[in-house]
Amino acid sequence: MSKAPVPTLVELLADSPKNWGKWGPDDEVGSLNYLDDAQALRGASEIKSGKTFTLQVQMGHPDGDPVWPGRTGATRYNIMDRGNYLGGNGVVFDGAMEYADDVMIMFLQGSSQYDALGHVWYGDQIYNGYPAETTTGGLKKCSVLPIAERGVVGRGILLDIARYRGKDVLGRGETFDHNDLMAAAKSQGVEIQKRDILLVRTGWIGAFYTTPREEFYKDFIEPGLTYSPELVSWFHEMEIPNLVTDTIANEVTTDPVSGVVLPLHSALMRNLGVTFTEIIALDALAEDCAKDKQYTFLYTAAPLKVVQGTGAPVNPIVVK
Ligand code: UVW
Repeated sequence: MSKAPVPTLVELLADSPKNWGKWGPDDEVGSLNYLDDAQALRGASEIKSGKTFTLQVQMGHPDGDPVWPGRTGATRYNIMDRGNYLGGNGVVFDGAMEYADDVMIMFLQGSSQYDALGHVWYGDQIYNGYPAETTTGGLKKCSVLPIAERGVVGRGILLDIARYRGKDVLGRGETFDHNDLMAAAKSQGVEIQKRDILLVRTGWIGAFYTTPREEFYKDFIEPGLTYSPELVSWFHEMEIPNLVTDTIANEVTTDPVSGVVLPLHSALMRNLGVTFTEIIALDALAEDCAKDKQYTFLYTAAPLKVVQGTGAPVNPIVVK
């Protein structure tokens, strides 16, 4: 039997909701607009003990960094250190201070990072209807810079799907949807509220560090959220500003129903302006939440201020 043809995103998302124009014709931060001062206070009101967690994966890890196939992890090398001084070519200052200096080369999406809203598009338009041509040579619209200038502060909620399913890590290509997010929340004794920042744990990035590389990348398909019109409506109605996950792409790599690759990047990010935060380390936070049963907290983050960037590294901070 021949396979059904894979629809284009224009076809698949013909009736999908959009937030274009909702925050004016010049908007470049989309659903982050939901995070007003009241949301920062709502997040702060979740602080109970002061316990703090940083959520970036290590950058330039000696065993390699988890990246989307085709990208490479960050490489860092010294350009000045004690060796230069011993070799007679160290920079000498009056007073004889010596120093070490280094350079890092990386994909801006090659570590824990915020995607810019202009990172993906279809049908010749990016978020808010700007022409796709504005991405040529650097994002003139919807780069990561406006997100970085603004910052992200609100109530975060951890949804530990792996634990909810009784697993350390979800399987390759294993899917879940908004009903599973709500069911996981219920099993944790919490409720997802409007404008919550969702932190969804699959165990996948943690497993990267203990899985042979060939096995991790073989027939690359991550577990994750899967597209349906109902899921998109739920994100829209719940006014979700930011989706944060411990996978490389925040959704199952290929939608098992339509065959489309990464449809939520378009349905949520390009159409609703939901900000995506990827490759996030959630295992330590999840372990603590399971112990103290506190799954909600203050979430704060700001990616680096990269002018015209398609994304930028970030080290989010959670305070419980
Ligand atoms: C791609 O760019 C393909 O994915 P991501 O948003 O995970 O970087």
